[in-house]
Parts: sequence; structure tokens; C-alpha cells
Amino acid sequence: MADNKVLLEVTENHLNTGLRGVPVGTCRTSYVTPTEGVHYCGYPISELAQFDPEDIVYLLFNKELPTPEQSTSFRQDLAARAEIPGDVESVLKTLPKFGHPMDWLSIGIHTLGMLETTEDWKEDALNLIARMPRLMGLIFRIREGRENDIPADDASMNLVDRFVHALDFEGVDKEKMKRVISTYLVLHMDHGGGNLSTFSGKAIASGKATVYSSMAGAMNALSGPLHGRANQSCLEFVLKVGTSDPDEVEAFVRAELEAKRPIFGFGHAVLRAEDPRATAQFLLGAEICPEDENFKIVTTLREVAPRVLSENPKISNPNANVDIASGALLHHIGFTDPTYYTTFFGWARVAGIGAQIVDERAVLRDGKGTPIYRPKYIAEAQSLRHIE
Ligand code: NMX
Ligand code: MLT
Repeated sequence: MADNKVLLEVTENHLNTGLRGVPVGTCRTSYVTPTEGVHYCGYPISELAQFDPEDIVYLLFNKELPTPEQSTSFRQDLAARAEIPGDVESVLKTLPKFGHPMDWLSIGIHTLGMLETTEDWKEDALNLIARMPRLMGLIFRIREGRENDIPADDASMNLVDRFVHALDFEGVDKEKMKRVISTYLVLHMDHGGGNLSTFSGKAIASGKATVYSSMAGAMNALSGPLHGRANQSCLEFVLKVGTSDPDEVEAFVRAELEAKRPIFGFGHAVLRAEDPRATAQFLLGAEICPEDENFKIVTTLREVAPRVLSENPKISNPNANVDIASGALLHHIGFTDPTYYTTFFGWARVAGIGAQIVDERAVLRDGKGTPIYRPKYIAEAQSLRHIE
């Protein structure tokens, strides 16, 4: 059950805490509980990890899982929206290759919005979801200098197949790749209403910026190292650990803490147990790559780090979070450059943020939508100086 106990009074102690625990609205797509993590429309994420991404997109937009017929027709609907209505490639080709892939993703989404924006929140959100696999594939290819002979898009393929097709990596196990990406997308699609990128995207949309502008802003929020980009830092951290020996890992973790550096892949603002999204990825890794060196390191970290972090009573949750194992899995299937990892998070999150924007703009308050965001800030002494 969702924890619906809400704070009724905002006191001085709540100021300057990043709105932690302060209720600001309702969310129709998902909620997060401290022990069971995220639930999509009431289903715990642990029950959804094996579903196809298309069915979970349907769930987030329609608040119920599709019947087989609804699933087929939704896939056809997405396919009909897939073609990018213009030339996004030539814009991507002008971007500096040394720029971060998340900046490319944000600019790519902005460009899609410039090529076509309808006057309808849901149309735009679904069009963007349908066009993301191609955009993602183009970002990889163009950044890698594989700009020629890009395979034509085939909208009859599912979302993950279309990305793998555009990417066209050689010498990789494409079936394994599709399985990891599919699970990754489902696990990362939504995480309640208040995570930073979702909140930012909805705030931008509340001023009636388009879905594309709002989503580009949400991607910028996701790109921060304490939020989405932690998955990049986490694999970089794992590569730095370099050993799965428990004693050596423990010494490494202690040295990092001593140096006042975070232990990536651990902790969460809301969860107080291991994130079930981490558990699901550990299960997948144990099945497909138990002997992978990075997977062995994260498995040891999962045992060692919570014990060490628990020694600090300030740390509210010493357990593994969503990012701990995702990098090891992506690395295993051929994505060896961690700077790309947050783009997968962003690709997935477009579904949840898109559905939440549609709800806030076109469903809540009997369809009127929430007003423009305008929280109150209390004036500090310095700002009052001129009237003293
Ligand atoms: N390693 C070192 N210190 C930590 C960690 C950690 N994994 N987790 C929390 N702390 C510190 C935190 O920096 C804070 O210190 P200070 O009071 O000096 O500012 C203190 O413990 C209390 O923090 P919490 O209230 O437990 O956590 P908070 O809600 O502020 O932050 C995270 C949540 C996720 C930002 C934090 O746990 C963290 O920085 N983790 C490591 C980075 C990471 O894995 N990010 C993943 C984000 C994805 N996700 O949220 O799922
Ligand atoms: C997320 O999935 O957005 C992260 O766990 C961060 C959060 O929920 O605050």
C-alpha cells in the first residue's frame, strides 16, 4: 500500500531541505514505499520486471495493464508515430563529440520538438516515446563517427529492437542485449512524482512549455551526478574498485569514505531497504553473467558496503540503490563507455515523465490541470536589509 500519511504542517525545519517529505501534489502513475520501492499503478516493480516495455508504457498512460488485443493495438499505434518528421541527424552531426551524451539527448529531444509539436499533451508524449529508440541509436552512431550507412528505421519492430537495429553493433550477443535493455527500460520508467527530473519536467510543463521542452529540462535535471548520472559514476567507481575480494573491497570503501567521497550505488532519499530495482538487476546478472568481473565486484559491494555505511548513523539508507548493478549489465552487453549510461535512464524516464505531465496538464483537477508551480520562499535577513 502507498504510504499516504502526509505532513500537515510545514515548519521551519522543513525549509531548505529540498522539499523533503513535503507533500506537493498527487501522482497517478506510481508511488514509492520505503521498503518495497516503486509501484507502477499499484503493481510492485518486482512483479513487472519481465514485461515488455510497450505494455508498461500502456500501463503508465492508461493505469491498467493491456489485454493482448490492447497490447497489439498499442504497439501499432506507437509504430504509426515512430517516423521522425524531419532531419534530426544533421543537427546531431553539428554537436561537439566531446559533449556529454546527456546534453546530446536533451538537444535531440528539443530538436524533435522543433520538427513537430502538436497542441495535444498526450499526442506529443506518445510521439516522443515512439521516436526515442531512433534518436538514441542516432546519438550513439553519430558520436562514434559511424554516420554513414545508418540502417533505415523499421517501425514494425518493437522499441528495443529498433534501437538495437539503428545501433547496429558488431560482435555482440543481440538477444542478450535486447533482454538487458528491455528490463532496464521497465525498471527505470517511473519513480513517483517527486524525483528531481520528474518534478522538474512537470514544473516546466506547468508554465505550458511543450512536452519536448519540459522533457529536455527533465533530462538536464537527470544528468546531475547525484541523480541519473550516478549510474555513470557507479560503473566508474566499480572499475576503480577493481577487485571482488571482500577484504580489499572493504578497504576501498573505507578509504573512499575517509576521503569524503560517496559510495556510489548506495543510499536513497525515500527507500530504507535495498531497492527492488537493484534486486531485479542482481537476479538478471546472476542468470546471464555471473562470471563477469564487474558483476562480481558489484555482488561483493552489495555485501560489504551496507555494513560499512551502517556505521554512520547519519546515512538513512545504507543499502543498494537502482544504480549499483545496471552499469555492470550494460558493460557486459557491449556498452563499455559509462558516459552513455544516463541516456538509457533518460530514454526510460521519458515514459513516466510523459505520463505524469499528461496527468498534471490534462487530467488532474477535473481536466483543468494544476496551476503554474509557484512555491513560497521565506525572505532571509540579507534580502530584507534595505528596509531595516
Ligand atoms: N556514500 C557516502 N555518504 C552517503 C551515502 C553514500 N552512499 N548516502 C548518504 N550519504 C551521506 C549524505 O551525503 C549525507 O551527508 P551530509 O549530511 O554530510 O550531507 C548523509 O549521508 C545523509 O544522507 P541521506 O539522508 O541518507 O541521503 P540523501 O537523501 O541526502 O541522499 C543520495 C540520497 C542517493 C543522494 C545519497 O545516498 C548518495 O549520495 N548516494 C551515493 C550516490 C548515488 O548512488 N546516487 C544514486 C542516486 C539514484 N537513486 O537515488 O536511486
Ligand atoms: C529515481 O529513480 O528517480 C531515483 O531513485 C531518485 C529518486 O527517486 O529520488
